[in-house]
Amino acid sequence: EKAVSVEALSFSPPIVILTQDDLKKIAAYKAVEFVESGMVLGLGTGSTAKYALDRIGELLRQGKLTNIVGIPTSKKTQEQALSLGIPLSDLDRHPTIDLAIDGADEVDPHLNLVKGRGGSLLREKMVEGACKKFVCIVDESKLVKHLGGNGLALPVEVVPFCWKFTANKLQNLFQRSGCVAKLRNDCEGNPFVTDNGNYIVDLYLKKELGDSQIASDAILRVAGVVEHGMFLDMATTVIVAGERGITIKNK
Ligand code: ABF
Repeated sequence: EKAVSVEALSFSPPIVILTQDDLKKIAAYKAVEFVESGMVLGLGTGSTAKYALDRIGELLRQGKLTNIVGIPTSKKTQEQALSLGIPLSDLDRHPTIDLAIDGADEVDPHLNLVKGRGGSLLREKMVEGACKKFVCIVDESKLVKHLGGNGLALPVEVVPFCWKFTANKLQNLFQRSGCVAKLRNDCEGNPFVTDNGNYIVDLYLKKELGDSQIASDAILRVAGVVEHGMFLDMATTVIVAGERGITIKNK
């Protein structure tokens, strides 16, 4: 067996195994490069967006970013932003936002997203719908060929009033896709309550959604539905961090 010289060993690049968390951080830090002083920012929710907020807070502390105003997409993000000293406002005072940075649960090749597994989909959709630019940050595990049918849920925010009635309506909408509608519970086994006082019904589809726009319109027509987790034609850029580096996909 050919001996490997010590010199060769000492110069072989270290093999670095990146964890999913490393990839989330890489994508988040890359997205913050799009942030400029004076911007009104949509602040996302979830473990990937958390890193983006940490980075924004760090640049503010270093004086490398100034005059930033953040519009949070959840109470949890609001708390994190406050702890980082990121000045906060809201959509009433800033109906147009320069840039939002947020995660996602699924990203298809057309940059359509499924979001909301963190339960913040309504405020996320309101904030990201008001943005000139929405940069979505994901690790490569979130990439899918089609939305839905990947064994993960499509979250739908519904009013608590007669939620079973609404859940059954939703389940019947996607009967041919073998849909099962489940009320999302919190860790104590009680119904999960969103920041807006609503419930989440998760739709588990055995097949892909097909035409997402038709599915979106059908869900929104069900009385009792507040909003759903499909973010169609909303992301302007998706930053994907993978083992082989960063990919930036633009609309
Ligand atoms: C949030 O980010 C949610 O819409 C989505 O469920 C979540 C993804 O979470 P993570 O970044 O922790 O994977 O915006």
